Amino acid sequence: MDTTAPFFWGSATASYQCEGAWQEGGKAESMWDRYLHENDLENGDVASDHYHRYREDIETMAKGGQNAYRFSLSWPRIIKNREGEVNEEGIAFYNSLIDTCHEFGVEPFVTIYHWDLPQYWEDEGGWLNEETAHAFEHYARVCFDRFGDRVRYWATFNEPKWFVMSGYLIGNYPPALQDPEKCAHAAFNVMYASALGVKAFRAGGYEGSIGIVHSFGPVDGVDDTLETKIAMRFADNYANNWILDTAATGELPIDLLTDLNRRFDLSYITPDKLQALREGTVDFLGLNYYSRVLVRPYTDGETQLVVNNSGSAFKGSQRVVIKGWFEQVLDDPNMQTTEWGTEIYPDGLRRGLIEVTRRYHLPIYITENGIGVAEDVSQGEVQDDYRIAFMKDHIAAIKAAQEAGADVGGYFVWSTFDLYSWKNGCRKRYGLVAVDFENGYTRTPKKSYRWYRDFIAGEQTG
Ligand code: BGP
Repeated sequence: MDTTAPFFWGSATASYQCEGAWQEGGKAESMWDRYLHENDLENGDVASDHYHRYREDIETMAKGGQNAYRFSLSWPRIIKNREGEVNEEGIAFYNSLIDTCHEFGVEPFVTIYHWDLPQYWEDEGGWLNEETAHAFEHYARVCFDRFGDRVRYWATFNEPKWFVMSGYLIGNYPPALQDPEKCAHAAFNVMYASALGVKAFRAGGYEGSIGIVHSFGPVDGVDDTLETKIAMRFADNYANNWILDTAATGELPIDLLTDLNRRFDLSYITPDKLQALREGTVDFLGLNYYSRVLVRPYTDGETQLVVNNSGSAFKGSQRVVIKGWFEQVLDDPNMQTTEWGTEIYPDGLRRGLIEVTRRYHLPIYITENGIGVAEDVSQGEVQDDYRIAFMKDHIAAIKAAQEAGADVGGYFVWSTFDLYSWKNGCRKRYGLVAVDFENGYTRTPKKSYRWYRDFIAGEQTG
């Protein structure tokens, strides 16, 4: 970790979820544009209109004391086609966004891929096609070349777990497949692509550091039986290890490979790719923390995502069952949950940070943490005391982990302002700043924004 860097107190967004302008500035279509349009689902065509309002948004962050902004670059905004041609308008947009960050003293934390694959690659098989990994490497290199003089913190991917598992196994994200064999293949290609990106970063001699962002779910079991212990290991492989072990140590978990190899043809995992994984390990881990994963042994039924709430909730409310491996538990009456059914469990963050430190000895940034709530933004400042309590409890968990030796260099609230929540639409709000999607996209800071500002000021003075 850069010991001269301050602790980063910031917040985060993602290109598809906030930019809008889906057909402006020479942007190509993304797989999410196509999928949501085709299925007639609420989409991010306009989202929070950040594409036109980023200056105001970054200024508001800076006035709120935040010294870092985590955002993602849109691949289809930057690369026009399969030939890899660069879209100069897209480059100009991100140049301006990055410059604006520096103008306001906000450190840009840049995620290269936050799920918006160009449709022109999806048409060629997307993450099932190894060529996509090489195309990602090209795209990453363009980003390093064009922005590397002003960006010091990079992440290759945001949350491989969610887009791979949801896209290829559970089927609720594009390309909406339910195929374990393809899921394993896509997962491998993504980790391979990440390693190629890291290698390109090192080979180019760029300044700064590069990591990967993982949706971190520390695993707990319902009891202390052997069956539960085994289910916990399967769940840990599913939820964490295939990303963290691979990115941090260059090795896929061998028991996971053993299990998959009995069932599927893994001949695409060749020695040269295994070597690339070893050469492409990361400098830091970005952990997004929403909740832990409580599991019991698998009993029966197919692999699935069980949606607990009716209505438009698809993700936060889900419980995952993986055939033969484990079942996630969400019906414990002692659990405190959000209105989308996600357990609120700050101590998982403390324990998880200690465990990740023990396993990987790498610097960590908490790259997302937040609570999604359906809020009425039409009545002035949103009084989101629940969000303040959520942040306080999770920050306290981080501090406790730091005291126990975890090297945490920053905390990013999800999200900087209200934005589009994958498949939930704009009703599920996470922002420190309210966006009135019905009335001109006006911004109004919430009470949590003021609390965070005062909290950061207190931290900085001591
Ligand atoms: C993470 C993603 C974000 C964001 C967040 C909240 O998994 O990195 O993109 O969406 O979760 O999730 P959701 O909007 O589905 O409630």
